[in-house]
Amino acid sequence: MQKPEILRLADYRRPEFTTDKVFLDFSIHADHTIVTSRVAYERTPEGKNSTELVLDAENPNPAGGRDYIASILMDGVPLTEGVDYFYDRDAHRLRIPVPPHWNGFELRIETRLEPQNNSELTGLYKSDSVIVTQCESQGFRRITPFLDRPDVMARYFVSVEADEKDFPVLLSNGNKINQTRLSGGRHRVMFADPWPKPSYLFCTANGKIEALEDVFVTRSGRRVKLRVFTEAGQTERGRHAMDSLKKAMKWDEDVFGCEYDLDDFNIVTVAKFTFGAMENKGLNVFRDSLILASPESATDGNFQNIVAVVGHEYFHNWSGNRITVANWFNVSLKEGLTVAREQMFAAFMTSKAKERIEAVMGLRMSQFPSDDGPLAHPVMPQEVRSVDNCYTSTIYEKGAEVLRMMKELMGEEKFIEGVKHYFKTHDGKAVTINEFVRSMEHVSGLDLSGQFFLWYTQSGRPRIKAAGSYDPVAKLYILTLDQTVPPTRDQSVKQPMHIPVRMGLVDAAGKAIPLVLSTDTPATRDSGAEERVLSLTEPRQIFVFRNVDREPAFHSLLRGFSAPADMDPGLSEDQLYKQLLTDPDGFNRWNAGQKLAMKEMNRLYAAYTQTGAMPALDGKYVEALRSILNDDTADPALTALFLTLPGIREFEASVAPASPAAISAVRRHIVLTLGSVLYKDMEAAFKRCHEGAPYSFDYESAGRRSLKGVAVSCMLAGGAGNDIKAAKSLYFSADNMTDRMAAMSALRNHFTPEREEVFADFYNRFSGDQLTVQKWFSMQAASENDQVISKIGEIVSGGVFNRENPGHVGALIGGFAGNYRQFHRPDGKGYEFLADCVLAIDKVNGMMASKLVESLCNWQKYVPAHQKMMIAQLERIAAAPSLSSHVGDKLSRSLPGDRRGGKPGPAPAPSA
Ligand code: HT7
Ligand code: ZN
Repeated sequence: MQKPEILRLADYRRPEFTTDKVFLDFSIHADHTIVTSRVAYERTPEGKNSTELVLDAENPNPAGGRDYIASILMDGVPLTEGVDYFYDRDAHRLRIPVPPHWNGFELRIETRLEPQNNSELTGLYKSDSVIVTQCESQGFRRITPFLDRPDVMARYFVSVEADEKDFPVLLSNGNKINQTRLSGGRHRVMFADPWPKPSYLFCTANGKIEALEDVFVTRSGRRVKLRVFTEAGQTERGRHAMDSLKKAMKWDEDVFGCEYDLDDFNIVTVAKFTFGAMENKGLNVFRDSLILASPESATDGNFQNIVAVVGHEYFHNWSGNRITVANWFNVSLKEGLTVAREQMFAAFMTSKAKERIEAVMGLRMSQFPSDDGPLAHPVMPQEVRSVDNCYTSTIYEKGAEVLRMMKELMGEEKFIEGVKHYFKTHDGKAVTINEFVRSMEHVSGLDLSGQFFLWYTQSGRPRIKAAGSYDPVAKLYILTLDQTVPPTRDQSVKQPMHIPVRMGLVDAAGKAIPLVLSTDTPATRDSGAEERVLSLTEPRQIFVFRNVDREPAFHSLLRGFSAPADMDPGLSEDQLYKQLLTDPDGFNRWNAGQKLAMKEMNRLYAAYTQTGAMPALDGKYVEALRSILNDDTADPALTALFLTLPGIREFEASVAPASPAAISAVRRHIVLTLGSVLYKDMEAAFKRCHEGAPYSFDYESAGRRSLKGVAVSCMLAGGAGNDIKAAKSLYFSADNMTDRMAAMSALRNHFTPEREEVFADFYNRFSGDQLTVQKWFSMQAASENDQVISKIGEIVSGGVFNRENPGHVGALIGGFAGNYRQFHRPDGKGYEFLADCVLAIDKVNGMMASKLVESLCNWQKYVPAHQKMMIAQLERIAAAPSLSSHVGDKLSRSLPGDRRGGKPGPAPAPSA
């Protein structure tokens, strides 16, 4: 395996040449597309001694096929390869010697592309009948050689020409300026985008698509034409996305003062798309699952994701497009900020507690394990091997957490003011995280570029240990907080961090106690408040609260998860139960429940691995859940979350090295016990939530359906045969996909005729719909049956599964990697199967394969027998003759010993 080249932030230099105008002509034909780019390059001060222009250039045509560069003209003069220009195909670099006195010249480059053969889905590619581009991060160079870097911002003038029958709709960024009918049934449309942008935001999308149309009038009175394009006949399935878009546009105006800045806003839906969606200026492209929704085909979760992702891509119009990133090491500048804005929007659309709990579940499921494993990296990485592998939960979700911590420290109002200041100051520029931080410092007066900046440069997360004691005589509550930051695989030495700890003291009646710190002065802003944000900056800090007239029942720390840290609150089990039932902070109630569940899981795991016998589940825990379940005044959406056990990744991390068999046994034991002991209560909750009203996607009804889903799967786990019939009847009587999926999921591991009937019905209904059938793939992939690998094999060769559709691969193969029992089979066959899939998919789409291989990269977490089998598969993959750089990058970081990259060093010092 060849190790991919390392790119370092320290080597970043501003470009030696630049341009401010790009002219692109696309001539689309059945089996190829000709692209002509005309770009006037200018020397920059940084390039005053340069003797060559170096363009990024990657041939997208399949290996063994023809080169994509057809011709290059410099100021009208044709250039010859090997004489006038030099193309290093492996390094993806095109060098054109330029005499030192030439300060400006025009290049005209013609390329010949085969979008139908581009299965990597970056650059120009074909998804069903649509010819579309994906340029972030480095796809533009696969269309034409260019300075494909985000700090080169230009205005784009684009013409697209194609057969009118096959491509009735032709789209690009910006405003349509001209449309012409041509001979031979062809037509041409021209676009001008007035806003300078980097090449990664360029887009063209063309095909037989139809629009759902609407209008949004901005606060300054601009009438924006909104269009959601889908395959013919599908436009109604875009209605929810359209409604979400309008809400997002209004919310961004109301909260951040961001107004849309073009006359058209288009969304195009495609089936083949590697990630979720893309924020191309004025022309967002989405994977079908994030646009198409109807009650019959999409779950509440799908509806909710659509709100979030449509919002996310729209919010990029300011956080990413108007103000972009100077380089990819700073990609969290736009992604972290956009996730933070998306989360604020999601909380506005649902509820603060639900949004927060789900965000933290996501962090614990994905970002924390990544920090604990070989792929750990900071929010602002110092080096990368594959830019496309930079789109991680650390960049996105932890990046958003860092901004959330700024919000905790300065308050929401100042936070919004700071973001507005950032937008205003850097509009039209490509900047870095440092500029953002300076804007936030400017409005708040806080120091964020010193110790706080470690959140950007240090990977991993702090561990906080708390201890509280009450002095009834002096009426003091003394809170001691200790922080440590354990090493991660990429950084061996860490420094203490600046951690905002939102907290309160709660008395025996569940009432908040006013908080006066011994350091408070009459002018102290929050003195006497019921909740405060403490700044923990030292390895140990003691906070003394005065005038505490009654003994707190418990302290409630890190409320709302005010920092992405692990916290041992130093509370007894009794205090945690009290917190679960009475903390005024909804998030911390849920978190106390998670801590109690985790304690139980650890207790059972220890006993089971030591003795082979599984102890009974603690009755106190079961009774606490019973009282939560039976509270029919509570928000059912939150009740469902309270009843959800901590994720398996979190469980694994707490017992490392983990025995997968014992982990599965413990979880199964808990689920079975809860199912049987709480059977009647679950049944009552199910009935209470099973309303007769027709489906509607609103917060309350979706909450009832989520609780119903938890109840039915729990009932099936612990009940008798009747529940199988109840689940079958839920499936067949449902008027919506949420209930159908709840029934299928509950039946998934009960191998009965009812299950077969339900699964067969689903397949018959949806096998012709390449999106909805993915739900059936994921249900099959999650089956705990020992035959699941051969079943997946049958599906792969069955004709409906399409390995070029990342949604299909994610549902079936990614679904299998998430099937804990079967993936971690003791015979290693699960690992072997996944490795086979990685090798096969890597030939089609390296980015997809690189996502799949991650499950094997985390081998360190497991007991030696599993480690050995996982490493063997990684080595088998590494030995394959030609691997994508995406997979190569992951392997080089996760293979043991000298097969891995360089040694970990200390975290870089804070700087801004
Ligand atoms: N900004 C978008 C990132 C993205 C992407 C990156 C690499 C390769 C393919 C990709 N597709 C989309 C998505 C977003 O965060 O909004
Ligand atoms: Zn984004």
